[in-house]
Amino acid sequence: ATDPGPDHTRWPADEAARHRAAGHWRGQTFGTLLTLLADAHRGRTAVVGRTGGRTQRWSFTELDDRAHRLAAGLHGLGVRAGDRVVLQLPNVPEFLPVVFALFRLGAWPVFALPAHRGSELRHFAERTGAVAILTVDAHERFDHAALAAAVAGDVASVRNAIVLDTGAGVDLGGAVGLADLYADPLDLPDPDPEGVAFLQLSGGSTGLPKLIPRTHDDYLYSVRESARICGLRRDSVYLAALPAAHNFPLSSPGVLGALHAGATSVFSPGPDADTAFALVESERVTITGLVPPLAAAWAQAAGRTARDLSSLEVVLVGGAKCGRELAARIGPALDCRLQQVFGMAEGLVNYTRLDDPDELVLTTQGRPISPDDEVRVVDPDDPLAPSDAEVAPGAEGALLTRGPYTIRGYYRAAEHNATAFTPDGFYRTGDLVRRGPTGHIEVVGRVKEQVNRGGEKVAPEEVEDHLMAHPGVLDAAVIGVEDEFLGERTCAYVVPVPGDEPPTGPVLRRFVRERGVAAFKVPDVVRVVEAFPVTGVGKTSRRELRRALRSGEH
Ligand code: J2J
Repeated sequence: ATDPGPDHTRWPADEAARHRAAGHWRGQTFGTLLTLLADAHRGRTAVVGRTGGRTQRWSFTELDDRAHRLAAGLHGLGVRAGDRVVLQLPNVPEFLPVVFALFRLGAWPVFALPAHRGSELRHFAERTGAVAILTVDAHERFDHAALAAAVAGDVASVRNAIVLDTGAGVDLGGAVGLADLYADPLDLPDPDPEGVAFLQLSGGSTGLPKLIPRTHDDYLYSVRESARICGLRRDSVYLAALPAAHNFPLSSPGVLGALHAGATSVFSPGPDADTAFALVESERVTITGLVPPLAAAWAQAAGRTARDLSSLEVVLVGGAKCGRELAARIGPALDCRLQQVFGMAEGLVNYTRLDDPDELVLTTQGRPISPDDEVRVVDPDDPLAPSDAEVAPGAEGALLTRGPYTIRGYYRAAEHNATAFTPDGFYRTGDLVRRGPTGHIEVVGRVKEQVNRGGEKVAPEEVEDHLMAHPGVLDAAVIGVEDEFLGERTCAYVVPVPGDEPPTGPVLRRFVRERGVAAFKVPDVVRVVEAFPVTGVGKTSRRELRRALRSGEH
């Protein structure tokens, strides 16, 4: 077995000192921030959302109080500083007090998405040695309580399944009810601001998603600046339309940016226009964030809605490339300002600025948050033996970045870290970009093995491994193919075991789904082929094979 690597690769001492001296890292934790916010904003509304059928509306004081009391309850269960807790909550208001309770304890939430299933949750729990899994009873007709119980049964480190009871009526088994955890507040020591606050998930390109350790200091900096760049004020209302655990609605500027500004966060149970428009109208939402296919759907629905959307001021679009044509439609259709955002859970986030000329807003994905974000655009030559030679200004190249809120290593992934970062600590984003004279970046493609399915990231290798677990499958390769709505969708090429009756596409799709994976990873199209194209002499690499299949698609 290889060395699992450290839990947290810190910044070199001299760089950390510079980030402190520049005022980027302020030595403040999320718990302390919430205390200050509660003092400053008290009875103003911090959170609005629905749990089951009930609408909840919590002030800053109430959010703070709930976070304190949940921290005490979790402490009573034995959750301690440095422990990992797999968190899988849909967009319910409880998301915020739970996350801040863990922040105050110094325990690390592992931000699973509602779409994740057994294979992903087991991986997160095993990889992190999580002590608990915290989820909802049921969501979109899926029994999360049963899944949590199964994962707790399978993974030895998981001592507790904690379930938010929304009244869905499923059996909670031996789970601890979240509502029963509220206890008298405890005096807890403040965690290290330069230590890990939580683990975010990478889109992944090789195998299962990697875990991303983010610190209080680095993440707070990106949240604070995002709130400013997106023009958040006390009277702003942010709608979390995408799943709040994702880095985009969490922090760009997201629910955390809204909190930071003393604004209100509204949790939308779903991202669809009908659900969201009702909330935009009733809560007078001023700002939200969408992936491009959703933005297109909203722009279309806005033309025929009876809802009053006039409160909307800014719509952020990111997660996948928003082409000029779609970009040009969004502002007029929703009568708001478009802000493009190109971010990544590993760190670097770029925004077009609210006072940028229209041309930049329509044709670029923005420029970095920080003057201290270092960006290099390098020769995308051989991804396995990169020269990292910088290209001419304005030319296309692979994006490398380093800075005050970009990680220096994935969690327990020494081997992967050796290639995911340059020797001097730049993160290889895997994105192909062009950078203009203003520093604005245009995303033109990617060098990483990943399919971006309308903002949802799929690692081909992960899906191939699931397909190859089928006894009738000899080999499989997954690539992205163009899709009118999603930008890309996944296509799996499958070579069946010779002689047998080959499995069909529908059988294989069901097989992958039933192995317990997020629905967005189930291949959209399956092509059963006799053999893969021969791609040169000798052993075919997966990368070469996928490249040959991609060129055959065009
Ligand atoms: C093209 N590709 C983009 C964009 C992300 C804000 C917004 C998005 C994310 C996110 C995020 C893109 N145009 N506008 O974390 O804080 C692709 C790139 C990138 C990868 C990161 C945030 N915006 N991408 O999407 O960690 O390939 O974060 O490297 O999920 O999404 O994915 P993820």
